[in-house]
Amino acid sequence: MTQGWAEKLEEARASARPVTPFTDSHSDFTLDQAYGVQEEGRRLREAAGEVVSGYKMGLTSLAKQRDVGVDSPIQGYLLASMERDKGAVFSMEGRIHPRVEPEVAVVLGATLEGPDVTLQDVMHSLDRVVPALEILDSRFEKFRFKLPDVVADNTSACGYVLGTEPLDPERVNLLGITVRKNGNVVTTGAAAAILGNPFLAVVSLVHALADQGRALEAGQVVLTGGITASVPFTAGDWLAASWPEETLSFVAK
Ligand code: OOG
Ligand code: MG
Repeated sequence: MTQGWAEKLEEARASARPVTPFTDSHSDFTLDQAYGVQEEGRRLREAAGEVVSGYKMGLTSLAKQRDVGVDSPIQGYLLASMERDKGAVFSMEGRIHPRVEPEVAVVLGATLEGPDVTLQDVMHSLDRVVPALEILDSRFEKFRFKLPDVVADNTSACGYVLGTEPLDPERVNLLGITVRKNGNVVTTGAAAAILGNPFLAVVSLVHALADQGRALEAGQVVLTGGITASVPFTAGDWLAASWPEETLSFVAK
């Protein structure tokens, strides 16, 4: 049933022409099948020379679950080509309907693998915890989808920006974030919105990767999930997310 769906999504991404959600015509599309489509998409991108730089957890906060009307966490992969420098111009060329959201990014200094990895293991393996922005761009029309659709579409992954100022892992829960669009505050949040503790998202990821026979490798980036609802933007907009430590911003052009 899902034959050719990864190619269809890849074509939508490359041509910036969105498609209708698969669940519109196939209400029996399962989450398992969706991860299969995501995996096939990953193979296509790797065959085209792309390199996986890490992973992203999605829908780990209530704000995000409400944002897209979906109620359980999901995961996707990140590619090295998705990374953007902070403060850089974000090109709208080839984009469909991008949105941005503030996240906490985690990089481990040691590889973690298996279903028994604990929060303590993650805390003992931290290399870097930094503020991040994720840029989403759903390959589905009107940014509308059900859970299996968005999983197949690599959880709308499009780009990410990493901060350079380390966040104290013990204090990260308490940090407040303000998101501005063209200078106006559009949303605010706290990192505790991520499952009560963003490092729990890393634990969930390691467990999910174990199911796929994969490890979370030292040096790979993990985006732990949007803290607030995502903010749509178009050419000419200036977006900024301020943490106590650092402001991450870009201009869309
Ligand atoms: C789905 C991707 C979710 C997050 O951080 O929750 C996600 C979407 O909102 O399009 O990246
Ligand atoms: Mg996200």
